[in-house]
Amino acid sequence: MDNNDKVILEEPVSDFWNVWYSELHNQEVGLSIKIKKMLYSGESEFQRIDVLDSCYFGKMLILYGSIMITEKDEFIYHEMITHVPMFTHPDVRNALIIGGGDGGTLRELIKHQSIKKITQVEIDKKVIEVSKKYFPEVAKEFDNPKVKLVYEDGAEFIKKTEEKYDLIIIDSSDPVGPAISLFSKSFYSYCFNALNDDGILTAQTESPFFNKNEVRKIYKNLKDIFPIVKMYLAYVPTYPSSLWSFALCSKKYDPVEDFDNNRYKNLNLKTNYYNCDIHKACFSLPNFVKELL
Ligand code: SPD
Repeated sequence: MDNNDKVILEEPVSDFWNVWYSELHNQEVGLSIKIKKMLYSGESEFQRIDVLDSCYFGKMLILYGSIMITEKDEFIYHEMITHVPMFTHPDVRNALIIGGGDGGTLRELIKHQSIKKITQVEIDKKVIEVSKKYFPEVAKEFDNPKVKLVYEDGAEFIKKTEEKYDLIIIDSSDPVGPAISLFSKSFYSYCFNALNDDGILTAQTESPFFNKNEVRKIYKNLKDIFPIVKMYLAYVPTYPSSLWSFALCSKKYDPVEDFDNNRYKNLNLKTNYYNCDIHKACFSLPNFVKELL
């Protein structure tokens, strides 16, 4: 056989690591990430759970086919859902996290020594177990003595809790499956009742670029319940459109007017995304987002 008989692709389409995870963001757009290894794949009572090791974003926790966290960019979401309300309210002592089974929000909350007690309500015990095993740096505060862990549907827990909280953080997955009820008006109204008179609620509220209808409905529901409702934005590379929204809902404090620069400086928090400029700037919204509200 001489060289002329050999059949070789002139432009190789594959290499050793050519395995990709793709997440569709709608029927026509998606995000693909090159994968090194599948570390875990299983099903809980509630959902499929996967952990993949990717070349660029490190390990990724994927629930029901949707990226929840990656090692490389999880800090952005967790710092923003936590520190924006924490630097709006002057003295959070008792906090409630609903969802957040990976532990990232808890890790950020624990950085604030003023907090005396954190109750975390997570429906899916398996998510916490998997996170502790594969993401020990994210899930590192579950055994902190300030933390009370409850395995229950947050929507049921909030109906019957007799405690009053200074801060409630709804660190939910997307509005599919068991998380649907965490976006409803009645759930928000139970949260309102469970807050102290100057309490604050923050929630993740999806992509204003791809989830326009959902975002409109979420904010209508929130505005029917809370006197102050402000959307803020952060850039999360592995979430649909990278532009991610959060709601700050408050009974009394305004996140921009009541932001205390000195308290922020004195605390000397170690953060990678959040800072005092971001705190103010994240409430500035593009026109196409303002129109949704
Ligand atoms: N489509 C991704 C939405 C993820 C929102 N929740 C993330 C939980 C991280 N603690």
